[in-house]
Amino acid sequence: MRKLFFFLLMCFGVSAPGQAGQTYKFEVEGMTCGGCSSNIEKKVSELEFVESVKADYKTNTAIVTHKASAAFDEIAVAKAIESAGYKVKEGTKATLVQ
Ligand SMILES: [Cu+2]
Repeated sequence: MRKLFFFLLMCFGVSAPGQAGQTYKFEVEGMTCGGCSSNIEKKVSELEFVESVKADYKTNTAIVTHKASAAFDEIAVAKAIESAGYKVKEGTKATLVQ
């Protein structure tokens, strides 16, 4: 029973602050160079719940890991990407990487 409790805690990301939560991949449109990737990384990393972000213009993706202490907000990430001047590919959702 105790084991199950801790397993559930881990699943829902309710653990010590500073730890990484789950990682999601976004399909992004409009990046053409490393500067574009940096623009997205800067904007997305400003979000309170984001632990780390890696954008790649070659694969047109942004990989976002949230903090274990906070919930992941897909819409907030999409808005941050838009505010940087790019766009999450129409009709796609963030996919869980790990
Ligand atoms: Cu660029």
